[in-house]
Amino acid sequence: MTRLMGIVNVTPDSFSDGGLYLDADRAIARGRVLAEEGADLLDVGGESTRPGARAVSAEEELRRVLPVLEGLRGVGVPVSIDTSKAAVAEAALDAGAELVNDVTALRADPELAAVCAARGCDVVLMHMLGTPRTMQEAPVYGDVVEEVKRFLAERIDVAKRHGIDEDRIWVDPGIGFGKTVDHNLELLRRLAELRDLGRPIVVGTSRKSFIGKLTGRDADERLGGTVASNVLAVRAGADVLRVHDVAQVREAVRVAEAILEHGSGGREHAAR
Ligand code: HH2
Repeated sequence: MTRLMGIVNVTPDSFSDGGLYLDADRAIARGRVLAEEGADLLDVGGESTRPGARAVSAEEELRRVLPVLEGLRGVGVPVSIDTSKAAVAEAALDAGAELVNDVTALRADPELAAVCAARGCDVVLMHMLGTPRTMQEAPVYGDVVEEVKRFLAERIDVAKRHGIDEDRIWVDPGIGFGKTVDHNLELLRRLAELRDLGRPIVVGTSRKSFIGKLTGRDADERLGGTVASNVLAVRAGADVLRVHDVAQVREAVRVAEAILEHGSGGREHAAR
């Protein structure tokens, strides 16, 4: 069954819920609710990666996420730390996180690969063109799916060279990270091609701006588009869906999987 990664943003400036859970107690409560709603994992982040976002220091990131990670000990599902910094990852792993989700695929901090290798944790490697400050400035690709796939294959090799066990690596096409609406649609339409990489696929479409551009809806009104994109990601073989609205996506995935396991599409679904 497709797993859901519930998003716990401890930031003042995340694009859809910035400031809502900046207070540790509220973020912890949010994480518990998401776990009750059926999240299989929780992704705790202290730095926004929305387009144009400014980097924050490791100290500030730790000040935001550590109390939340401590408070989520015993929540009953594994917790991941959404960070690109080795110092943050290390402290987060000490505080109970079991997975590192790095939107830079181990490029931003040369020490992060060694931390992940030494700790033997799972690692998400995500594709991004440029940096959050610059990534939406007219991104250009030849074949976006081929380029994302080649990038992820290279990053898997780099991770392995640093001693990270291949079995620990998950990959993510980075929806919205240096992509136009067309690039996002093409990646989602051909998501199944990433299965050639042989690693679990994580997909994050939740409330993202391509949905807003297609529907005209603000970030907190993009549930319909979020559900549609996640259901199709399931059909293409996504293993983990990173979402804000766990209860609703859980229901949608349950129905989608029931249909896929009944009909002709079930063969492709069951084959993975
Ligand atoms: N998207 C965001 C952040 N982290 N990690 C992975 N692996 N995949 C994603 O698609 C992804 C991610 C952006 O979403 P969000 O956390 O809601 O916003 P912000 O970065 O503004 O905090």
